[in-house]
Amino acid sequence: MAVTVPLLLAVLAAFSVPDVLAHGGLANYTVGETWYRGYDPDLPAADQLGQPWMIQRQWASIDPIFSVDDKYMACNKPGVPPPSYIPIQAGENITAVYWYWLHPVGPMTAWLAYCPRDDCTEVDVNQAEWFKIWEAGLLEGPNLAEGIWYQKQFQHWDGSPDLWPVTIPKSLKPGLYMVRHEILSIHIENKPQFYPECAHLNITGTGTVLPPKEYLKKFPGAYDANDPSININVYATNTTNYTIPGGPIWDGFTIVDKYCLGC
Ligand SMILES: [Cu+2]
Repeated sequence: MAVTVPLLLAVLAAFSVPDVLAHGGLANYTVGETWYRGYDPDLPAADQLGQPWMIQRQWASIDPIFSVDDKYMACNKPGVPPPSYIPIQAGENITAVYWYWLHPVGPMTAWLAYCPRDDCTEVDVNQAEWFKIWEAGLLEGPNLAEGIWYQKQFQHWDGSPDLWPVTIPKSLKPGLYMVRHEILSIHIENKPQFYPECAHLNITGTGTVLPPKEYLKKFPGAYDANDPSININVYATNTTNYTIPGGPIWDGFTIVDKYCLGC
């Protein structure tokens, strides 16, 4: 369902603070003034799955995923694909909307994966080739435990939405894609919490390129359980150094595979 902002705000006014202020997930998407409803684990699945307005893969619970090897690292559990796609032009922002996100510590990343054969519903999300287009970590010190991360900065506690805008690279080849937003929360020592959600996009525009192979990752696969940025005790250090897992962002311009010149 695509609705305008005034209508959505009227609808949202009917909601109150979620009963369970623990964990959470990506509730809505916006492109320009248009809002898209995501899956809501608090509502009956039967009223949502397969509905013509659904654009997000099903996430049945607000609980995190704890293992980088979990097959639901790709698109949460159970990840049932939606029938519809969010239309967006390369170069535009897609904004992910959370309500009362409460964890303060850890990085956030956004990923895309191209869907071959003009269909994202048949794609095996574990075999999809994801590339990172956005990331944010610690914004200011004094250290990892007490500093301000984007994850904390984007939160509001006044009932207004927590907005996370990400630009689709303008050079990207048009087509159907999955978008994967992930919040990694590391506020508990050596017990990372992953919160991934996926939606389906119909990207238009004048771009022509996809990223080279070295940017393509799988979930599971992109992360190592022993990565010091994942298996981490943020309270045991006094540093601001943190490497966001998953490798570099594809900037939309690096299009020649440096290991494969001329191939
Ligand atoms: Cu939580």
